Amino acid sequence: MSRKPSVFITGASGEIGHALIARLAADDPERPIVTLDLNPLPPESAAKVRQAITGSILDTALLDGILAQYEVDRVYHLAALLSTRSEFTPALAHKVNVEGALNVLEFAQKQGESHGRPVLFFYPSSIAAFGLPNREVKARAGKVKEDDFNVPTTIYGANKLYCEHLGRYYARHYKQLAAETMSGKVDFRCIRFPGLISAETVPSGGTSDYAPEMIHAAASGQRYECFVRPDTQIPFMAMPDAVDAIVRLMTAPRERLTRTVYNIGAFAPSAAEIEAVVRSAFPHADIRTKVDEKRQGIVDSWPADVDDSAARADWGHAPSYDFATAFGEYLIPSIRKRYANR
Ligand code: AKB
Repeated sequence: MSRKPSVFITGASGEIGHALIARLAADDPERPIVTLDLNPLPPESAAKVRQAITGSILDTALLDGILAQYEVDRVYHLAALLSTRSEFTPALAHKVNVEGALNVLEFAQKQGESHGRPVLFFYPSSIAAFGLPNREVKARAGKVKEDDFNVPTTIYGANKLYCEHLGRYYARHYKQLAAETMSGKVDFRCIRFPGLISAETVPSGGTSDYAPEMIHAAASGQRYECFVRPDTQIPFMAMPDAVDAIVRLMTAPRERLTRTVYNIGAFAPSAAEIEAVVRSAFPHADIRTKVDEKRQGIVDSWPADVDDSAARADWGHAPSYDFATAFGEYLIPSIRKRYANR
């Protein structure tokens, strides 16, 4: 229990959660962090939070219990089924990704009504919210702006795009016919992430995960069959830059923000360029290309790169890792060390 202004993180045991907890705990050690995930929080993260709850965002009674125990004014809603897993279970993906998000938005709304302050709500959307019709259009489109090609081809992308609108509704139009104004309690802020690559965790079912999967396979001496063509290109980002972007957006003055949903980018290598860097670090890597046409079709619908000028102008997005330093200084040394003693 704490009536101090607290932080609530869902999906905290995931790739973003691991890095975000470390950053938030370092930035503001006095602000209690409460986490919720289906999986137990790893010990190194659990040591940094007030309470790590194992449970589901679909359990509204559990969310009401947290509402009674904590005064939350920062929500980071990270829980989701990623794109590949979602394609095998679209109904479950909808339940988790949409109904779950609705539950957490309702939680934030109730928190705001209870303590009277806006609840800053971070929502991670994705480049999967885009849907480019074919490779020619993708090549011509280059860096895609937020409001272009919003026709996703995956249930995950459709879920993410809808939740962007859901968040805007809660922030600006919630119960607009009620006698008194109910909107404005949730300060919804959203980033459409590119493919994220972490040196600290293993990939968890994303269609963009061919990049981290290739590194982990090479470092652990496993064969890797890359499921996309060598010319395949999408934007990527190192996890520390993703967390830095979250913190910059969530600490930006509200009046600086001209959008609810922001693109961010860092580097956009082809699969062949990724393979070349991995081979130079692991000369004995056994990497082959075995295109999975269906998963290739998903990646081909995602943009080659994104225009993140709005994020740079509004809240100072400035990734510190480019392709060379992300792989050479962050990913490969850490992942090599992970398998060195095995
Ligand atoms: C996925 O590949 O599903 C995610 C994403 C691009 O949002 N990493």
